[in-house]
Amino acid sequence: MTLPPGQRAVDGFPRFGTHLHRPPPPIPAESVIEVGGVLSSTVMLPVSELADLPRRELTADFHCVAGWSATGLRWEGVAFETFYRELIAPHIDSAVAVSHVVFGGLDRYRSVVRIEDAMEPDVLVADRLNDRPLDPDHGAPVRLVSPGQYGFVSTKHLCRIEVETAAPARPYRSLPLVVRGGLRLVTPHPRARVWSEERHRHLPGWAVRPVYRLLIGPIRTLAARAGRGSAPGRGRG
Ligand SMILES: Nc1nc2c(c(=O)[nH]1)N[C@H]1C(S)=C(S)[C@@H](COP(=O)(O)O)O[C@H]1N2
Ligand SMILES: [Mo]
Repeated sequence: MTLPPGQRAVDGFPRFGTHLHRPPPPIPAESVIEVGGVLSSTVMLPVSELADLPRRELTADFHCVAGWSATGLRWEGVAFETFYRELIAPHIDSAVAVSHVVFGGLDRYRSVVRIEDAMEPDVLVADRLNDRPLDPDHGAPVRLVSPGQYGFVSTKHLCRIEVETAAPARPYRSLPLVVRGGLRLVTPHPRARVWSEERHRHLPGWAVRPVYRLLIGPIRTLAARAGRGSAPGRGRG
């Protein structure tokens, strides 16, 4: 098994996210993805409609920019390319040149993806992981999964998609202080492709490995603290 440069495999699938200081957000009974931006009008897509689109399965590794990787995850959902073509593109004037897609979560997290990266065939709007519906830790009810990019691109609890013709000014939001501080030191790369080790906007990936690794300790502490209030027996890697 080969991992991208600078990554180490971990057992299982920890809740890697930047949100370890708080539990997953409450999930509404009827989930909807709101699509806005350059669309002629905002579109509300019930998450249940994902069942009617062509489904895609994907086994892939998942790479956190801090340097750890979860291996052999089996995702199911709809390819973002299909989702975009079927449900979003019909609402956009064909003269509009879309360049970026912003993915927002119920916890107000957001990630920014270039349209060509979002259209890669392994990018999924996923509602199942390892033969079960997505659990709250990993992004219920539905999340983005872009295995070719660092984990921070893969917005969980997806509830809003904005289609844009330029990069938005404020890319990432809702990070806890420690991670925000870390990311400021190591400004995230706009493409974040794992095989080219695009960890940082300006510096080579290998040069910032130790900085990201420094975040692992504080992240673990926050995870343990958030874990105290969670259901008994829920493991954290
Ligand atoms: N909504 C939301 N999505 C998110 C995050 C978050 O804090 N909130 N963290 C991101 C980061 S930094 C990573 S590495 C992955 C972690 O996914 P996991 O918690 O399923 O392991 O989710 C990403 N998506
Ligand atoms: Mo992450």
